[in-house]
Amino acid sequence: MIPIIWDRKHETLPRRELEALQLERLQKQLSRVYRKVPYYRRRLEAAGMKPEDLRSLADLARLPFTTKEDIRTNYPFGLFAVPLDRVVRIHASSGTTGKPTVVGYTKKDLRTWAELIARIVTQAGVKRGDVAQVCFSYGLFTGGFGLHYGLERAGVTVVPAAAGNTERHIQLMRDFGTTVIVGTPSYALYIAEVARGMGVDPRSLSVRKGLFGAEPWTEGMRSEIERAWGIEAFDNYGLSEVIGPGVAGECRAKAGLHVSEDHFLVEVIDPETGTPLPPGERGELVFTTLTKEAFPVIRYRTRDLSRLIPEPCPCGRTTVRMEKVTGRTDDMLIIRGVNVFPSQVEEVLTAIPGLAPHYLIIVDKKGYLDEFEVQVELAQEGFTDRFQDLAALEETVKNRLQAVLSLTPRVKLLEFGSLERTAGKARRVLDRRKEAGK
Ligand code: DLL
Repeated sequence: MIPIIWDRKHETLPRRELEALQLERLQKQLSRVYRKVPYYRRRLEAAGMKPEDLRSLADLARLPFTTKEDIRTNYPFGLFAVPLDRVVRIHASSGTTGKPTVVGYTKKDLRTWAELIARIVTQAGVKRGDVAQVCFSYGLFTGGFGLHYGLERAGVTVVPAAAGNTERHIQLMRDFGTTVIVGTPSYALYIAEVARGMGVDPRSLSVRKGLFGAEPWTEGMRSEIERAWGIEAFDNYGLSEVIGPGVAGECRAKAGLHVSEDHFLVEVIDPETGTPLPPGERGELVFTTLTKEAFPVIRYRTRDLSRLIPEPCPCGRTTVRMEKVTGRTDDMLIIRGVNVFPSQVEEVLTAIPGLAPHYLIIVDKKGYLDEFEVQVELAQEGFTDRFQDLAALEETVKNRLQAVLSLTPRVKLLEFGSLERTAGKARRVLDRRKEAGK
């Protein structure tokens, strides 16, 4: 079977042609930002670079990085490369501290964005005739509007149900015959839970696929979601600073996410030294936009950790794939000197029968010593209240975490439904050391 590809020409370009296109676009982009954005001009001058010095893609490594901090210090519109009257949409990402990062789109940027989303929609096998319920919030967050227009572009029937009002989601799914659910993976699990609470088995609905993104989720979480809904779940990745969703997405091979390389140059760098790493090595993702008009970014440091998979994909697309992002440089916890990623904890927990995929990692400091607690809910079905069973389960969780992390947490098993649910990005870590400045 020949897989359907939304933009066959650009998604299957021979590497040499793709690289030639990237170089041409990069040169154009660089001279534009040099002329239009004083901040980039200053940074390039400080690095002793002029746009015409960029002669090959390898020269990219000579350009300075852009960070979230750089965007914040130019709040709100300092990095826009067009006058505000050409900007037809603004989005922002809130972050946990300080001012939001603000991004803008021209009419052409919005058309590009919809095209890129149409690609990831199509590569998951979603098409005209499908009814997609968008469960992302619509607002400054890029998830809702981003997916919305791209799904429409692909000819899919869109139900802009938005995040929240969860019971209504079930009703809409039932009444409209929704076939595709679009949202964060954690919200998808929560919707399933609410459905069961209403006496509706999510598997009895007509949903057959899910397009999930905006937060890290492990393969264990994917299996939980697929089981709860009886669907096939696809991952897609993006970030506001680069465009929003639509930067990369899984095809049906589900072996990495195809990066739309004709629009974004991707690098992986050593997060400590900033040195570009050879293909296949794990490090921090860095993106340079090649076609964005209103808000171009040069070597934007994402803090997301991944690696590139340069081998050809069976789906026929020639674009490079990135491995599923399961962590960020800034979500690594250091507990008693040991590096711990929340995704490691999630992987362990989702592999243990009897647990629900809802957990919270709590880190605190008592005196000089870090305290490490993992709270996890018991599964909704098969709940046991026999003390011995619970004690044995707790021991298993502790031992498995110890084996993976070389650190023994205190484990607290909670009743199903105890932890907070969100319609947006789940919060998995509570680091009280940070909050108290310990
Ligand atoms: O979350 C854009 C988006 C919306 C992507 C809907 C996919 C679907 P921001 O709010 O700016 O933008 O957050 C970007 O979220 O740097 C990652 O750390 C994380 N992230 C996004 N997608 C994934 C994913 C949107 N598939 C930040 N897997 C990024 C892991 C993801 N992390």
